[in-house]
Amino acid sequence: MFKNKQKVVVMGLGYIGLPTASMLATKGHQVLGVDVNESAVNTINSGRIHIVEPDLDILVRSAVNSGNLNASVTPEEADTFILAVPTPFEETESNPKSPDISYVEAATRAIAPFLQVGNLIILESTSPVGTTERVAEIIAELRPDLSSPHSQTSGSCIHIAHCPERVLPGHIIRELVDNDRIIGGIDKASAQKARDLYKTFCNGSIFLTDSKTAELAKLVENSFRDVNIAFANELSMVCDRLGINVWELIELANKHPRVNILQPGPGVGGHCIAVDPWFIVAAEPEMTRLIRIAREVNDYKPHWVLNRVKAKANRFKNPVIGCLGLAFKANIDDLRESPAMAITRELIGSDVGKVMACEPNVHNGFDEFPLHELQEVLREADILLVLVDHDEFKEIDRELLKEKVLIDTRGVWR
Ligand code: SAJ
Repeated sequence: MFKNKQKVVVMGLGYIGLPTASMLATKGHQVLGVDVNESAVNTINSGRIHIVEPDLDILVRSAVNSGNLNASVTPEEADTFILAVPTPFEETESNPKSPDISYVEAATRAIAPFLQVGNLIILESTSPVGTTERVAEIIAELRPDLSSPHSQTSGSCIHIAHCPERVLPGHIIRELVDNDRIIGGIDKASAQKARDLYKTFCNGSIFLTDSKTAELAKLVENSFRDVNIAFANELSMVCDRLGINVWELIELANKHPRVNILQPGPGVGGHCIAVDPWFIVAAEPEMTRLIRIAREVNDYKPHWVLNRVKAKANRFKNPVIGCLGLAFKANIDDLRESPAMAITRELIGSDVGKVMACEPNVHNGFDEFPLHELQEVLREADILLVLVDHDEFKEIDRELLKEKVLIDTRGVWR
């Protein structure tokens, strides 16, 4: 039977785990957030946050102040366990982009001793197909006492479901509540149980399926976006050759009722879209030519941008190159897996000229290379390279750009 107010353990207090734990706590559930990072645990227990996401600070403060959210480095007994740990890829001998589910396996092992009959385990991490079943296997190995001769499919008295996260960094709190969700159970009862919990904070519709379909659905969503961005990136390179403004082209083509081309950029960053398609490729390498090529097109784009900058810089004796933006996308401060960072780093490491980087959303804690104020870069640079479509860059007075060579990878000055 579903208890309206549950004890929930959330394994992993990052961009998904922390908002989910806090949201559940503000809905009255008793939540223990668990993370291996002791300093993050202490920060959260003091009502503060260790990551940047709009409005997350308010949510966490209110969850901690309510007494319903606590953080710890070790789990304890609960009704429900949510796994929200990373699933990166690793380089193996046979595959340089092989999914690494070791964090999921480790989190499963960590909760195993605390499991009791009737508990629910929910895997939120984006996972290669079969990971939820792997969680079930580990539990069966470590806790044979929980096996049930009555359960038809899972063979266990533990319910296990996959509920892939779908929130967009920068809009996590809103999307956590509003997005529709897919829940795939290792059996029907598991999916239904997970739905009952998510219904306590999710206003979107919740669709139930099996765990493998839910796993692939999540991977497919991000691959769909990747393939479509690759199409835009390919168009941008074609247009450059043909002397056509790609943003005008896309805007016009998108006037067709069934055409919706995405935006080109300097490449695809973040920890999801550039990673998840490889999980499908790794599972079915022969069948995934399109998904693989899209990844290759998007991964090639930073090199193409670099070559363009170098070609323009060659025209100057001592060129000053202003790199505008380092984050992986607009109006955030997240530099991880950012093509803008990779391009700037490469330019600094080459002898192409003096490089001045500007990232208005990063204020401290960054020491890899010097950051400059926007006005200073606008004054000194011969070449302005827009790498991120931050609002600050859109608002630049066009008069200040008149004498500059402009390479606008995001179309902010289209
Ligand atoms: N990008 C483009 N052109 C576009 C759109 C995006 O170049 O038209 C680039 C961005 O600049 C960025 C990268 O793609 O470098 C990814 O950004 P994003 O905003 O598309 O996505 P993420 O990585 O922030 O979040 C995605 C979302 N997935 C989808 O929209 C299908 C989010 O809903 C997922 O929850 C998230 O991945 C995740 O965690 O999997």
